Amino acid sequence: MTSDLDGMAARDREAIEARLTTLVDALAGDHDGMREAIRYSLLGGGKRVRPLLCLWTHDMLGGWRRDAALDAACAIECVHTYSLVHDDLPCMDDDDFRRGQPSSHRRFGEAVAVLAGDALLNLAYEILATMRERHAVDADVCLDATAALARAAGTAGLISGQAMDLSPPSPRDAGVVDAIHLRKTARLIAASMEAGAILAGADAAARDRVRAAGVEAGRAFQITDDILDIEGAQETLGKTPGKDVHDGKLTLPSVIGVDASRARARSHVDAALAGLPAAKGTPLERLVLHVVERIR
Ligand code: GRG
Repeated sequence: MTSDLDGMAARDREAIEARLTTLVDALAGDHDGMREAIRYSLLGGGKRVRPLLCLWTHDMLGGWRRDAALDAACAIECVHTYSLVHDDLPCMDDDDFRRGQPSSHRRFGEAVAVLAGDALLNLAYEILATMRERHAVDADVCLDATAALARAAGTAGLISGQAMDLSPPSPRDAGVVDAIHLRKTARLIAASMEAGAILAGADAAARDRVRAAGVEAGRAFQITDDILDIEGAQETLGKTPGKDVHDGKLTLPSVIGVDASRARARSHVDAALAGLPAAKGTPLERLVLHVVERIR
């Protein structure tokens, strides 16, 4: 990213983290350990790509409800973080590190990690459902944002993506990889951008365009993640590199090789930007390009 954009991303990340802190601190609950586990995963690092996509899509479309968009962005980060906490569990991907620190179950035990993930998922919908009280957002807008997130997190998205990732259908080819990437990654990234469009008051056609571009960006993001597992370093990634290869995971590079995967990621980014002419010259354009340039 350019230095201007770095500065903007840093400011918005700070705003996202401050808002996440406020939302978590306001959570009801009598168990201090539980709140600590929620804070540990939610506030312990993370690039905040999805919330930035939400905010910068809102801004690109001339939205004027930035406070509400920030809440929607935080709700999305809560769902994303829950998925990471549960994904790391021994019964799933069994990962010891996440965001540069021991994964939740390594730090707090499995039961607390499961509950912390559950709490984050509930918090996400609580944030969206109560946006109307805090920001005088129309009920329809709250419902549309809630539905977009629920579709991406549910059986058409994260849940099926995870199930297919753990036990891929045959044949283990590029088509199956595409199907997994769509569900485990691309639909949540698309919903992040769509939520920004919803808060900006975009009509149905504009929302469809944003969502389609988001799927392309999300595919590029996941292919880059697959490549980084091969080429990245633990210090920058904050998680264990080489784990996909070690676990025999079905990734795009394992099927078509690293170079072809890189080309494919690039073509998804091009498709995303071709579908979003209004992004030209905006921070959103740079962020989408960054998806394939990133090293972490
Ligand atoms: C357990 C329901 C359930 C879902 C788990 C898909 C997934 C769903 C879990 C995480 C593993 C994984 C590789 C997901 C694909 C999406 C992805 C690349 C996650 C990592 O996102 P980043 O790089 O992470 O944005 P940070 O930590 O920066 O937020």
